[in-house]
Amino acid sequence: MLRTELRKIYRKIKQYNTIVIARHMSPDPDAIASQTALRDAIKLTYPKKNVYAVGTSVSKFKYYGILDKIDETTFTDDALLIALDVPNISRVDGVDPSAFTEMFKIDHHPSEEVFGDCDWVDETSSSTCQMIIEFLLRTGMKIDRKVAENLYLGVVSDSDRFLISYTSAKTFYLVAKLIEKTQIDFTNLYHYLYERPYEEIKFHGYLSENLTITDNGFAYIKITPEVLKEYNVDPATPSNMINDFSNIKHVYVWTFVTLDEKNEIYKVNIRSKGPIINDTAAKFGGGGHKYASGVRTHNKEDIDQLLKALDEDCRQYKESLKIEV
Ligand SMILES: [Mn+2]
Repeated sequence: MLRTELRKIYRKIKQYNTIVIARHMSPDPDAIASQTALRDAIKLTYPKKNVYAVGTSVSKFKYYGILDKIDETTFTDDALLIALDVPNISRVDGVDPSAFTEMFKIDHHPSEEVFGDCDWVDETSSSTCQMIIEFLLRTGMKIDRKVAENLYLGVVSDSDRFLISYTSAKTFYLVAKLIEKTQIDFTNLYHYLYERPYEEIKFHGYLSENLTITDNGFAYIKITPEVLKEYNVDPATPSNMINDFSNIKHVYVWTFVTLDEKNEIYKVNIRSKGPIINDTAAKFGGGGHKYASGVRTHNKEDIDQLLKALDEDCRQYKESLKIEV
């Protein structure tokens, strides 16, 4: 028996002939891989449907598949929009949601906004790719090797190789089923996620050398456009490295602030090993998970306030540890 959410989604996919699959801006492997995997699985199962995966292409993620260019305003058919890995409509990349007859989201972030009647939000899931695996296995839709590889990499990336606490028995169960079914050679896939240009390795060293760590166990760094240029990395690079800094002893929260000069915006990545940080992030217009959040702001003053608030979160957390002892 399919659970209600899954059954509703499956029905919609069967109903529409034109389906567009979108995901969040500044995509990560989970966003892109869930998108191309779902597109390709629908196409394999229903070859006559027009299915597109849209949004800005990122050259380093081209392994996951080529994205489609569409003009949704020219659609003559009723069209369905499926948004993946994104909690709010304003962060959906590369598509005008108002051009669609219907839309819904499949997401593992805390719910911020209702997209449609068929929304499926599972905050306990490690990744959106995990949810797509669950959906495809349960509905019996077709999965080929490439779809399976993409989904595997999405789970591995978002769960930080099964390290993050959202990893569950269900994560392992679904991944095991996927591997069993498709026989993918998963140990040979990791270089797609972890191989980096030497500049990035050096930039990683720069971050390590230049973190500020407060007495309360809060680590942060402000990354200027000049530094990005010096190391020849782009403003998205720090966000891809933030999880690497999870093992600093006595640091509870760590934060990278990156000024994206081109878009005149500060991108803030926040991670935590204890304090709940998404409430603080939300006060500055951000969002995300309890222990993995982010903020984007044009306002320089906000940054210092945010850093102060996160330091305070650490102070309180540290105090609470003392009381428990
Ligand atoms: Mn995700």
